[in-house]
Amino acid sequence: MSEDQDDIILSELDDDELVQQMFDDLYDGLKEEIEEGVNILLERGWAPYDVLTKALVGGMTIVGKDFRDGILFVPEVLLAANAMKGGMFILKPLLVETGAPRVGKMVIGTVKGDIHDIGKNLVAMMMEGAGFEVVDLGINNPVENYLNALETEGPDILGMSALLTTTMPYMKVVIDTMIEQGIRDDYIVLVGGAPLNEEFGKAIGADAYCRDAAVAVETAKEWVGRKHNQGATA
Ligand code: B1M
Repeated sequence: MSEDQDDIILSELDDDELVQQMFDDLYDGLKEEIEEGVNILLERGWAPYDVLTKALVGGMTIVGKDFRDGILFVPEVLLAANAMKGGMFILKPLLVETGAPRVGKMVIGTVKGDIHDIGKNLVAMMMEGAGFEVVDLGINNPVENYLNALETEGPDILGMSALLTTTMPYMKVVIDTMIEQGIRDDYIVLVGGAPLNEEFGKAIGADAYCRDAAVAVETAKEWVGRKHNQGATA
């Protein structure tokens, strides 16, 4: 996309130009440039969350469109994902160190058959930043992984992520198994991922669908608050 890469000095660009350049660099999978761009925006006083959503997630949306349209292919998208992770690595401590008091615990993982983890990682980061303890099960999780983690970790929340229309139904397999085992109502079940919506969340028996990481945090706080209040009045 950007052939004149060598000629561009990121620090000389104004904010808008820099964000546009970061979109190009993410598209081209240029991890070092993305890291430099993130650092420059932070030095200019940008809030870490704005860097994340406006520069990184914004860039990945463009990658997603061209991936869908057959302009980009898996190897290129993997490079873009790698560059995005480089930026997220810098932002993580800043998003996590808010000094927020511990508000609850969440186990989260991407479902079986699905290896997308950027969104799930973002949710985990933001939840930690909001004071949740997070146990991240990674990708490609069969139902047993979730159930084992629920038993050993005893979280308030089970979070599941799916990015494929073919893997999102697996969330129902997990919830149905929880129902069979009589443990469904012991946990708050939150689901998310680009192909999901509110209706799907309801249909599979989740407590809530979360559109993005910020909504996940708000929803988690709300449900944990409700759970504690119920506990207090029970
Ligand atoms: Co994939 N891929 N991919 N991919 N990929 C999508 C999802 C796709 C929409 C691209 C497209 O066609 N436009 C498409 C799915 C189409 C469909 O299902 N209808 C697709 C496809 C087809 C595939 C393959 C099948 C391609 C192939 O092999 N032919 C393959 C499948 C592999 C598999 O999983 N078995 C595949 C592979 C890959 C890569 C490995 C190359 C790479 C993943 C790298 C990685 O994650 N480490 C990749 C990527 C990067 C994408 C896109 C471009 C970007 C996803 C992303 O990271 N977005 C994606 C296109 C898109 O989504 N626009 C695409 C940024 C991230 C911040 O957003 O993940 O939505 P998102 O997370 C958000 C919210 O959704 C929400 O909060 C997050 C933060 O705000 N959220 C949650 C997510 N999880 C949550 C959990 C919660 C709460 C909220 O729990 C409480």
